[in-house]
Amino acid sequence: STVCVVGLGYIGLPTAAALATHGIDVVGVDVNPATVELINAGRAPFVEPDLAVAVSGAVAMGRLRATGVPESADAFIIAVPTPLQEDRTADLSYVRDAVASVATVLKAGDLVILESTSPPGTTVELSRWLGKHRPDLTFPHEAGDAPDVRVAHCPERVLPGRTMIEIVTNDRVVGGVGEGCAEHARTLYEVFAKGECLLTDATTAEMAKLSENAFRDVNIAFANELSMVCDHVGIDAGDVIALANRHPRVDILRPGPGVGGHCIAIDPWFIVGTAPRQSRLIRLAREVNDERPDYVLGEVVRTAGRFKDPVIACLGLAFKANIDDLRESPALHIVTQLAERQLGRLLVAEPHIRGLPDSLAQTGVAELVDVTTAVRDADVVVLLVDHDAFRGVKRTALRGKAVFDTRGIWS
Ligand code: SAJ
Repeated sequence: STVCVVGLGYIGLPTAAALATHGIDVVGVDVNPATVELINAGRAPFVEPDLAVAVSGAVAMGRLRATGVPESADAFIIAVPTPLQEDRTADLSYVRDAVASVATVLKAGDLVILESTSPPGTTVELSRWLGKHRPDLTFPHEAGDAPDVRVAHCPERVLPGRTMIEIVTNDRVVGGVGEGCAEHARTLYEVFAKGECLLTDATTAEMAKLSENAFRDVNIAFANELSMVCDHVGIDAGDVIALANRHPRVDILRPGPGVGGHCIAIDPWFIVGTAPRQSRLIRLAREVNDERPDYVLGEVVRTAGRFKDPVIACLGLAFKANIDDLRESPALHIVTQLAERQLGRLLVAEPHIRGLPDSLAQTGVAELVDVTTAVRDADVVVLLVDHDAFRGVKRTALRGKAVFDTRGIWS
């Protein structure tokens, strides 16, 4: 059988490679010609452990090929972005475009799966869109248990940095739009997924995915709020949390400089957008986490003010530990704001990148240095990311300096 994967990004490409590695003929589709060209040359357009070798192997075996428009296949997996718009609703235009292009090559017996994280109801809506494009075929929103084309939602749940492992080992939630659709989708995932496939309806699957990330967001907000309360009282939040977590039913997450990445800071808004009056806690957690970088910034600026010509060292720019991903990073936001204030020399240590991003380089005050130099020359040390590379910093090297350990790795 053949599968057409639409959108060759962080989810689509690993999924395409996993299917191809397991003997399925895969056509990958992407609107970006550079992505198509790179993949056809056997290369991955972004860094993810074990992805490059999977792509080059699949392309060399002739199982994976990339192109600009969908081709006829037995199953279609849509894995395009669903970004947050200014008004905090989901931008479904990429899904709509993908649906329009898939619709042109659909035939009776095909399966269409939406993997993109979406607000509840989107996959049922997708079935309706397909019906509008192809009045000659029947779809599950209208045809009950015997549609010509089956439609399902199977949200991705992999952790960036562990995608190739988790895509195989995670349990999958598979939600069908009508009778039989989830079962049909399960047979496709069983080709490579070793985790369990949990069958449900599409809207429940959409909500389950959003709930996972909202759960994490609310819990991180709780930790961040505790941290501010402890600052106010003048005690160490890390100590408080470590002690509280010795209770058998308490497991508080770690405070940090804010929540970054492209999932946890976005998905809860899809819930709020769907049921604003019912989701006060989820919204408030989002606001607490969004305000967190500016709180940290304020504390650092206040402390730096006590020094004449302060040298500030910031450790880490990535959105979380041990990756090079700077997108939506609270650390990058804090460092950029510090640089723009021109308080003095700003030393930045980020072992996972080779040069400062333009936004920082343009300020003219930030220098990328190694961690030892940064700590040695600084009056104020601000740890922003819990990279393993920062754990070994000698406590003696921090002596006499103002230290902000926003991740609590040194206490
Ligand atoms: N963070 C804290 N304190 C913590 C834990 C995390 O401040 O105790 C921060 C991190 O530093 C980072 C942010 O939260 O800035 C998010 O990091 P993360 O590791 O929690 O999650 P992501 O965004 O890399 O991936 C999440 C995962 N979801 C869950 O763990 C419920 C992943 O499984 C999803 O597939 C992914 O979102 C997604 O694509 O939705």
